[in-house]
Formats: sequence, structure tokens, C-alpha cells
Amino acid sequence: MVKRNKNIEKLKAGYLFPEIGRRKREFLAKNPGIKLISLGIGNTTEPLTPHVVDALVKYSKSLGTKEGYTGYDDDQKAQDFLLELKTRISKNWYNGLVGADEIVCSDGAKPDCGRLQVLFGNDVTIAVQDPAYPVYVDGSVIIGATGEYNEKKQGFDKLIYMPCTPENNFLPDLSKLPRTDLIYFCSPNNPTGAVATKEQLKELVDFALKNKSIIIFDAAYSAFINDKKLPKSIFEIKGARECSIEINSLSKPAGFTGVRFGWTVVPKELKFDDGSPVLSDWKRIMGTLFNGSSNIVQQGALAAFDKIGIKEMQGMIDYYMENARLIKQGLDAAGIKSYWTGNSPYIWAHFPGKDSWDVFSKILEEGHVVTTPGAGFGPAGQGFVRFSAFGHREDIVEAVERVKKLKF
Ligand code: PGU
Repeated sequence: MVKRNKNIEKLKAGYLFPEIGRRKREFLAKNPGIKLISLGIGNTTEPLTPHVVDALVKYSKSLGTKEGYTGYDDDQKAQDFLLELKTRISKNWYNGLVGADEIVCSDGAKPDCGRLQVLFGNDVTIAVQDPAYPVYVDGSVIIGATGEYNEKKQGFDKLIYMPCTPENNFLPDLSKLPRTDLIYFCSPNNPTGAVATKEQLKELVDFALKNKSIIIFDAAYSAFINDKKLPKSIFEIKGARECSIEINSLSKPAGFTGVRFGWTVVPKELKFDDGSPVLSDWKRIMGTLFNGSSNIVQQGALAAFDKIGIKEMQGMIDYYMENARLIKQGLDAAGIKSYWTGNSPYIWAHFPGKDSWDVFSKILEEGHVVTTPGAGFGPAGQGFVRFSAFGHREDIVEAVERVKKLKF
């Protein structure tokens, strides 16, 4: 018999989102015929835009021709497409802030997060925002970088949790933090919706530079930032090129959750302690463990990043942000304390003194609406639930009416 990987044994529970799916199915099996509305997992619902669909269809058809066929990305035609794609991301997404040769394309921010964990290995110390997107912690557990689970701490021994609560406006107090090798930071934040200002990110960058740490900056929701003063990329901050990696994705802004396209920016200046560039190792990992995003998807992404694509993407973002506004308005009307910055697709609702899974169950069983329990994002998420604004408008309106009727 083969021994089970000890690190996997350490995972406290199943991955949060499948667990919610399981509870949803369990409820439906007991209560057939009930129409549940899902504001749980941040899964996009609106159709791909026409410009993106045209590109996907056109390329799929061309793959059926001798001239149009491409395979692995080592052939010249595929390489030319990839270069054009990185150039568009560099120019149209980053306004030239990062070079095309510092961008590595992928199948999404989550898989990149997992591969970054492979890149750094398990002999690193790690800080995470608490609450945080569960992959930062679970992925670190899987590679064996976290130590044992500690009941008292409600977290892993070796991990440094940076509490993000209403008291600190959901931004960690860096003065209280010890040095770690890696700092995971997500802004706009999942799940709290908090967005760091330029000054706050500058403090984070200075902290990382002083400690010779690396920030893994998850900007998966950057396109949802409305406030022009707020930074959309860590690379808007002076000094970030020496201490940061950014991950991003078309999942949320362009509805690519199922199509799959993301990218990582690793600046040339970012070095390990032996002076070797992180970018070279990242390319080596990607070349070994990944075979490039689908060539059809790359054509969809090329369309998403041109002028028409970006305009269409904005339409999609505006739609979800109006949903978010409606949810926030509904929770306010119901007297439920909630946080929404106007720059993220998530609303973070507070039920002080209550267990998040109990609140989740009540909203599911009595309101027939699926949310995400805050405790699933870390110990500081206890007492909160997250409402996702990804949904059809009519479902959002209906869900808000249902939640308004509940008594907490
Ligand atoms: N980063 C953050 C902060 C996210 O919230 C998500 C998705 C991702 C990365 C994943 O991006 P991809 O490019 O699609 O890989 N968060 C969703 C979906 C849950 C999941 O398992 O990824 C959520 O509901 O939080």
C-alpha cells in the first residue's frame, strides 16, 4: 500500500467551494423542486461578449485547416500569437508599466498560484491576509510549508495570519508583523472587498523591501476598481519591481471562468538571495509543469484585450457592479451590517456573535440563497458571510427580496 501524503492529510476540511456545492446538493436532495439562487462561489453568469465569441469560433475553424493549424507553442505561428497577446496585455492592460517579456500566460490565477507554491517550495515562511482566498493557505499546506494545524490558533503553526477586520478597515497592521519570505496580498480583496490605496501599498512594498520578502499580489479583481485614485496593479508602486509578483486573470472581468485564461507578471529585477532572477525559474517551472493556455483561448484573450474587447468587458463589469449595488442596498434595508467598497464584486456581511456556517445554513434553508461562510476564508472571517454579485439581474433582485424577509 502507498502511504497517504501527510500534507494532504493536514488539510482541515475539503476545499471550501466544493463543500458549499455539496451542502447545496444535499439541501436540494431533501427539498426537491426548490429554486435556489447561488450567490456563493464567484462564478460568472453572463454570456461571453460577441467579439470574443467571434475570435474563438474563427480560430476553432482554422484549426481544422492545414494552414491554420497550430500545436504546442514552440511553432513559429503559435509563438507570434503569444507575443502579440503579451504585447496587448502590456500595452492595453498595464499601459506599458510592465514589459511583454515579463508576462507569462496561463490557464488562470488559481493554477498559477499553485505553481508559484511549487516554485518557492516548502522551505519558506508565509504571511496571508485573514480572511483570504483559500488557495493561498491550502496550496501552502499541500506543499508542506505550513507546519501542523493548531486548534487554539484556528490556523497552521508556521503561517502568519494578518487579521483584516472592520477595526483596521480590513487592511493588516504591518507594524505588528514578523518578517516572512512570502506575503500573499489580494486587492481588491476576496472576500472583504477592501482595496489598498497607493499609500497603503507603498507601505507594504517598503515593508517587503526592508525584509527582503516577496509579495504575491493577486489582482484578479483589479478591473472592478472604479475609483481612479486606487491602484490596479502593485507595479504602480515605486519599488514593487524589486519585491513583487502579480497574478491576474480574465475569469471575472471577461467571463472566462470556464474558458480559462490568466497571467503572471514577474519583473526582471526580482531576484533570489543568490542573485538569480525569479523570472528564469518561473519560466522553467511553467515550461515543465504546464503546456501553455489553449491556443483557441489565446485567440479569445487577444480579442478581449483589444479596443472592442475592453469596451465589451467594461459592460460586463458594470453589469455585475450594479448587482453588487443592489445587494448592498438590500442588506442595508434589511438592517444587516455589510461592507462594500464600490470597487469589488463581493459584499461582506457581518453577523456579530454568530457562527458563519449557521448563518450560511439559515440563508440556505429559509431564504433558499447560497452564500459563502466567512469562516471558510480564515479565522477572522468568523461571523461574516460573503455575497457574490455574479448572477443574472433577476436572480439578484429575487435573492435580495428573500434575504430581506429573514429574521436574524
Ligand atoms: N484569485 C482570487 C482572489 C479569486 O477569488 C479567484 C476565484 C481566483 C484567483 C481564481 O481565478 P482563476 O483565474 O479563475 O483561476 N475565486 C472564486 C472562485 C473559487 C475558486 O475556487 O477559485 C471565489 O468564489 O472566491
